[in-house]
Amino acid sequence: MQIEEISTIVTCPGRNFVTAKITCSDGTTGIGDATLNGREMAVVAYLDEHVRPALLGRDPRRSEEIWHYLYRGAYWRRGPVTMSAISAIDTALWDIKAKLADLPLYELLGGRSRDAVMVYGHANGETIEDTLAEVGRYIELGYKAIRAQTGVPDMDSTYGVSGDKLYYEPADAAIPTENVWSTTRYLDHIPKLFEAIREQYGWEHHLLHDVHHRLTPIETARLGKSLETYRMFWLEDATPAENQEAFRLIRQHTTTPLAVGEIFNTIWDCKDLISEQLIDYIRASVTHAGGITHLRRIADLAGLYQIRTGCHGATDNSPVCMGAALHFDLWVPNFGIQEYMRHIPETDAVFPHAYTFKDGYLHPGDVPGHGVDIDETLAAIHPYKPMSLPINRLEDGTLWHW
Ligand code: EZ4
Ligand code: CO
Repeated sequence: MQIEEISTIVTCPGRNFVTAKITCSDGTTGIGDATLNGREMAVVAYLDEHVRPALLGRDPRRSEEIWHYLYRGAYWRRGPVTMSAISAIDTALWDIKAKLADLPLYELLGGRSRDAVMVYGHANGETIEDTLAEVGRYIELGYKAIRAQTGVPDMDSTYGVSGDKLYYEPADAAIPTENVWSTTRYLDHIPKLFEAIREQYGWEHHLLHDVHHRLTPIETARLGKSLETYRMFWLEDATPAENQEAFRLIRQHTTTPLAVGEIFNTIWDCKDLISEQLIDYIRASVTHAGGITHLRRIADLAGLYQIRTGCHGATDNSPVCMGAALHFDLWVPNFGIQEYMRHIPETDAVFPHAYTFKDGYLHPGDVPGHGVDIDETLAAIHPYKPMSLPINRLEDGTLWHW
């Protein structure tokens, strides 16, 4: 059996998605998500120009060897563009492998370790009152875990807060939108949000919060301490993690659990964070961290140190990523939680899928493969629209982390 064709499908049913599709000589097909938010066409070029010609004619069943061929064989290793391309090919090959075996993907990994996958939703509001109402909505929808974000008084924009609450989408303009940030106002405000949530809704639910890389290590330590009484499930991406050692300082000061890694590409980005037990949850995803093949390596390393998974699952991770992630989550022994931002109905229509939500849990379904397909005719009526993620500035205009 041979790889006969590799195509890239770009579609914008509400937001841009890139999908790699592999067709084998026996007619079996598999798909993988290659979406890199705001840099979509760079990955398309990588796949079309550098991956497709080298893989045509190869045996699609040798997914492990193909992974190493694309990683080592690139010479220029790692990086989000290269790794998103590798991830998409790897996911498509696992989809094919599972279809050939006529089994759901999770069976090939080792079968179910649990009945279903706990997910968390996003409650966002301009004010604490708005966010409280959104938390209430997610509780009514059955969620067991909720991420809460809120605007900060006297600031126009805060990460995670936008117009359409159920379908938050940060990539909102071709040239990056400019936001303003004040660490001082933010640090004073956030503990009040979690105090209000616990006061109104009690202690039944897991609460999460995403700082989106905006604090220094010592500021993170202060925030972590001030949230300890509200029993957070996690504090996410509090400080940039290029410097993994920075987390040593945070760890000395707070018992609030830490989650990092949605922008990580490989195990090297989190090697020290994991082996020094500086974090509690690793957020690497199928789409950006090398597909099933590499994410499994990261999770196994994390498992040695009692660190659990919490895969990134924002709307820019397509339903194809979500499907593959759910098979991974159902299997992975050290599962923690899965992020789940609902896609809009137009997106779901382009990507018919077997996964279903019930009572705060997702299940990947039991069809062969990862259970997600792409309707190419429908995809074609939503052409690519250039969109970028915002940038962030301090009040004096200094460029900051978004
Ligand atoms: O900003 O996926 O936890 N989720 C997040 C996301 C990211 C986007 C960037 O592409 O931080 O909303
Ligand atoms: Co995040």
